[in-house]
Amino acid sequence: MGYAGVQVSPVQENVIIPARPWWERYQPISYKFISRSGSEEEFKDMVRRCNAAGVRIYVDALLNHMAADHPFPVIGMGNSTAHPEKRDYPAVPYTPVDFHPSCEILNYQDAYQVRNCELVGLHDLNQTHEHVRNQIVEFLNHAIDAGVAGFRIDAAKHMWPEDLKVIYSRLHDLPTSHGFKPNSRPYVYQEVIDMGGEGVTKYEYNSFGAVTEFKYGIELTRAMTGNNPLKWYRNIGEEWELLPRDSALVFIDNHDNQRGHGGAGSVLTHKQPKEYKMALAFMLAHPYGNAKVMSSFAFNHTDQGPPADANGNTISPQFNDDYSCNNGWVCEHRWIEVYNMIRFRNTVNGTEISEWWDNSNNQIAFSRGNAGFIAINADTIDLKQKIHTQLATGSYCDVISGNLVDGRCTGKTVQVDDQGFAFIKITVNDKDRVVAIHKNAKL
Ligand code: LAG
Ligand code: CA
Repeated sequence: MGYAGVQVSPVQENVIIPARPWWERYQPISYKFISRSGSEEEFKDMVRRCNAAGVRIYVDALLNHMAADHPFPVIGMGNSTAHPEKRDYPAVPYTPVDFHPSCEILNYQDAYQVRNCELVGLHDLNQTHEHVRNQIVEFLNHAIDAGVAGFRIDAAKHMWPEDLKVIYSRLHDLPTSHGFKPNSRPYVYQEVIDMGGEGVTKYEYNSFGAVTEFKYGIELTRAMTGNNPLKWYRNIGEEWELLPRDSALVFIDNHDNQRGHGGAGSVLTHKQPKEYKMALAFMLAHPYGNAKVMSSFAFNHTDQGPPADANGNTISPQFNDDYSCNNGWVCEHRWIEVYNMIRFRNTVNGTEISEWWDNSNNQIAFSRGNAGFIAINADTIDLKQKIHTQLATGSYCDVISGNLVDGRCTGKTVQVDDQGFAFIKITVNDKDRVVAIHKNAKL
């Protein structure tokens, strides 16, 4: 469908927590690649197959901390053991000198606390120590050599920018044996939750890597829930105190805030599909940032782990005829409204917004050069309007409601007349409140 890559769950050996919450994977006890998703060999095999299919893999890397204290015995997915209360992780190995002295992060105004104290009791590594840097660099390079294209840096805000810079500078180039161009560098996007008003800011990190822009999903959620008119969103970006577009990694929700974790506010998720798909459509149609789509398993409570077999190993989704998932998985990325907006984004890549139209409230439309056009009705009234586009005259398949199959559209069609006008109708009762057309889905 044109997805460029996939961020996978942490690969590091994590401590097994009896109730098997999803978040056990954020408590590493070694840098071995083994988890409830599989073994190192299985991981490497997946990466190789994905690279061959043109889909890059990004690993969620835990560099800030090791596992918190747990009742004895503390055992990992690869049978490694540890004594977290003694700061002893022999499978790395780490000993007490590798950690910051214990303290709790109480005051987020204090950058020193945020970076040198413990996040929710997770023992805090001192990345200024050469031994720690070496272990981390070795782990990351191990992943790069396996064909991984980059990393989400978990809890980057809790590490010193100077230390991260040194660590990144020691990373290998991406391997040409996996199809990467010579001298390609890993894409690193750092998790920094900066909603304003704290001692650490996102601007301390974006000169040497990309940074997660948490305000983006919050702003889009406000628009699609009637809390800020969509007409304002043409220039969402730097003028909104968001990161410069080249360093911004944008998303509506992530694995934390879709279930009330992480403290980054409340956002739309797959549980409100109509509004959520509108927010995703806007994100994918708008040129700001590097966009990431969340793909989930279904859950009823915030700690619930992924669909698993009797041994606690994660089980695969199964697939329906329309590409969607079952077996406990949501697979938002397989919804037609989402995958077709990925195709839209790829089709309009390199163009800017033109022909912006709005009704002075919650109905908007814009073109992306002569490559694509989108209309969104987030209003309380129907949209029935002749709107000017930059598209060539002809009949287009609305990719939100259908696909072009054997030259025919399985959904709605939209006519662009010889003046470039299209009549757009999106009623408040429509299943999807979005219409999107592009030059690669022209009849
Ligand atoms: C992150 N970013 O900075 C991750 O995105 C987030 O998912 C991680 O927290 C966190 N930082 C540490 O990597 C997750 C859960 C926490 C969970 C933590 C460790 O959101 O709820 O904490 O992973 O597994 C859990 C308990 C805490 C407890 C802690 C230590 O919820 O109550 O203090 O474990 O045992
Ligand atoms: Ca830290």
